[in-house]
Amino acid sequence: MGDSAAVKILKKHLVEGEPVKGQECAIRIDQTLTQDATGTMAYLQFEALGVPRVKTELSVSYVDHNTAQEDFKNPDDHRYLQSIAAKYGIKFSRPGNGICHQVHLERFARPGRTLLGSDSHTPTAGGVGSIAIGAGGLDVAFAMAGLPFHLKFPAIINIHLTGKLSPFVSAKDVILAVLQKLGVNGGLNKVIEYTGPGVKTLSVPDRATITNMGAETGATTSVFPSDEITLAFLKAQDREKDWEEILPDADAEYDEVVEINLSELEPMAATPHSPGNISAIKDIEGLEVQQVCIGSCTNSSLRDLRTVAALLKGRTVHPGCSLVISPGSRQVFRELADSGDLGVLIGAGARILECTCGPCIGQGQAPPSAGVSVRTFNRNFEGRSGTKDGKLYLVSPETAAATAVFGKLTDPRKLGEMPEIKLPESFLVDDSMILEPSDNPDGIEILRGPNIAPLPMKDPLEEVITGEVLLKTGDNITTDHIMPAGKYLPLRSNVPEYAKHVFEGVDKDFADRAKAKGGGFIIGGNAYGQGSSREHAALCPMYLGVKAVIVKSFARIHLKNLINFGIVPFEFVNAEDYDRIEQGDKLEVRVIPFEKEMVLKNVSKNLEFTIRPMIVSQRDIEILKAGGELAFTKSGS
Ligand code: MIC
Ligand code: SF4
Repeated sequence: MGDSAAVKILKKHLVEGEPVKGQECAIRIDQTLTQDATGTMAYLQFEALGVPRVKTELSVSYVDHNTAQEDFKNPDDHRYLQSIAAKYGIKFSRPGNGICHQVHLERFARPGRTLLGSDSHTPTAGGVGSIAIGAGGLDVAFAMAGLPFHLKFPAIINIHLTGKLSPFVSAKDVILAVLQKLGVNGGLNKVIEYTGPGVKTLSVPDRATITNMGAETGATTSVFPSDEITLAFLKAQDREKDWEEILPDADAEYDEVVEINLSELEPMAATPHSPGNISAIKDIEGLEVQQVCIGSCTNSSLRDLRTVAALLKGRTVHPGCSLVISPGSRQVFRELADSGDLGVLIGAGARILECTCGPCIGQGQAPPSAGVSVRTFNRNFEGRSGTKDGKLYLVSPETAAATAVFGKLTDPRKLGEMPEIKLPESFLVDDSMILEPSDNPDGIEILRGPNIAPLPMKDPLEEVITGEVLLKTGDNITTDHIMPAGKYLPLRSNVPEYAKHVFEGVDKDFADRAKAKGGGFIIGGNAYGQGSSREHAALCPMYLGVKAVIVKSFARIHLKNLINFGIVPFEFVNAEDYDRIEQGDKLEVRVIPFEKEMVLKNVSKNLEFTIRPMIVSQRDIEILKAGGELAFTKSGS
C-alpha cells in the first residue's frame, strides 16, 4: 500500500520513532510562526534556552491579535517582539500587515514543509500542502532552538471530495459539513487529508478556509495535495520556486474515508455556542441579526472579500444591522482599494477595520445584549465576543453578505444571480512591512516594557499530590473559558496579573479560592481544553497552584500545554467516576513512581477510583517530574 501526502511529508521529517499510528514520534520543524498574544511568552521561553539565533529554515513573528494599543502595554510588547526578531534571526510582520495565517499562506507557506505555530489555526498553511501544526508557545520556542516536535503519529482521515460547489455555496460550507460529520473532537490525533476530483475545483484560498477550520475538529492538522492549482497560486504570489508537487500515491492507505459530494452541499451555519452545532441556513433562516462581521483567518482572503463586494454592489446594509469587515492582510486590503471594491463596501455601509483578528478575539465590536452576530469566523464560544449572552453564528462570506442586506439570517441564494469573481493573475506583492532580522545581532538591545513579567517556574513534582477540588466543570470547556482573552489580552506577558482572571466567566472566585487553598485539582468532562493554543490556560492555573486536571477527555494542544507546565493530566478510566467527585472534596494520588493507571482517593467521600495519566512517553514523565519542560531541558536532559 502506498502513502498519503501527509504520511509522505511526516516520514521525510521523522527524527525519532516509527510512522506507526498512535506511537510517540518527533518531527523536524522547518518553519515557525508566532503571533503577539502567544509570542511574548514563546520568546521569553526562547530567551531562557540561551540559543543565539533560530535554527529553523524560516521563523516569522506576526503582530495581529492585540493591536488596540489602549495604553503602553501593547506597544511595549510589540517593541519587545520587534527587538527579539531582529536579534535572533526572525522575520517581523508589523502590526497592520495582516493576520498571521493569511500572510503566511500568501508569502511563506511551502508545500512539503513542516510549520509549527503558536496559534491553533496554523493548519491554514495545509491549503498549499504544508504539514502545519498549532502548538503552545513553549513547543514553538523549542522548535526555533532546533529541537524536534513530539507528537503521537497521527491516524489519517481521508475526506474524498467529488462534485462541484453550487453558486452561493463556498469553502466555509464544506468545512461546516466536515464538522457536522466529525464533531469538535472527531479529529483528535488525526490528520485530515483531502483528495478526490472535487479538490481540483477548489482554489488555494478555498482550501485554506477548509484546513483553517479543521482545527475545530480537534485534528492535529489538515492538508490538501500540492498540485497545479497550488502552483498557480504560488506563481501569482511571485513564489513559483517554492512549489513542489505533493500527491498521495494512487494506492495510498487511509485509516478512515469520508465521502463528501460538493454538489450536494448547501449554505450552512454553526449555531451557538459551538462550531460543532451545525444547521442548514434554510432551517434557521429569518432570525433577526444585529451584527455581521466578515474577516478572520478563516474567511478574509481577496476571493472572500471580493465576493462580498460583488454581492453588496448597489445594496445597503439593513438599518437594524451593523456590518464590519476586516481584510486578512495588507495585500488583500490594497487589492480591494486599487480595484474599487473597497469603495463598493464603504458605499454599502460597511465599517472597515484594520487587517487584524479584531472582533474574532473580542478586541472590539461586541454585539449588543442578547444580540445575534453572524460571522465568517471559526469560533462561536460563549462570551468570546465580549458579550456574555451574545449569540454567534458562523457562516460563509456569501451568507454573511445576504444577512447584512436583509438584517435577518438569509440564504444567500435569495440574492439572485451569482456574479463572476475574478482574481488577479499576479497579486500585488509588497513585503515592506515584513522586517528582516539584523545582520548585527550583538548591536540589538532587547526592549522590555514594565508589563513583561518574568516567567514563573514550578517546583518539581511531589510524590503524592493532595488538595481540594477547586472547580468541577461540565463538557466542552474551551481555553476561552479557562483563560479569557478579549479585554485581558494586554496581560498576556504578565502571568501574575493575567492569572487573576482564570475561569472568571465560569466562576469569578476561582483565582482567589485557588490561592487561598494553596492550589489543588480541577475536574472536567469531555473535550476539556478545546479551542485555542494559548498556553496561558495551563501556565496561569499552574501559577495559582493547580497540580492536576482530571477529566473524561482532553483536546490535543491543551493536554500538551499542561505537561509542558508541569500539571499532571489524567483521564478517568470509568467516566462514571466523574459523578462521584464534587467541588471541595479532598483528593489524593500517588504519582511517583509513574504507573499506567493510578489510584485516586476521594478522602472526603472515602472512595477510590482509577485514573490514567495522559502521557505518551518516558520523556513526558521526566518533564512532569522536573516541574515542566523548561526546567527539564535546563537541567541538561
Ligand atoms: C484564537 O483564535 O483563539 C486565538 C486567539 O488565535 C488563539 C491564540 C491565542 O489565544 O492567543 C489560538 O487559536 O490559538
Ligand atoms: Fe485571529 Fe481569530 Fe484566527 Fe484566532 S481564529 S488567529 S483570533 S482571526
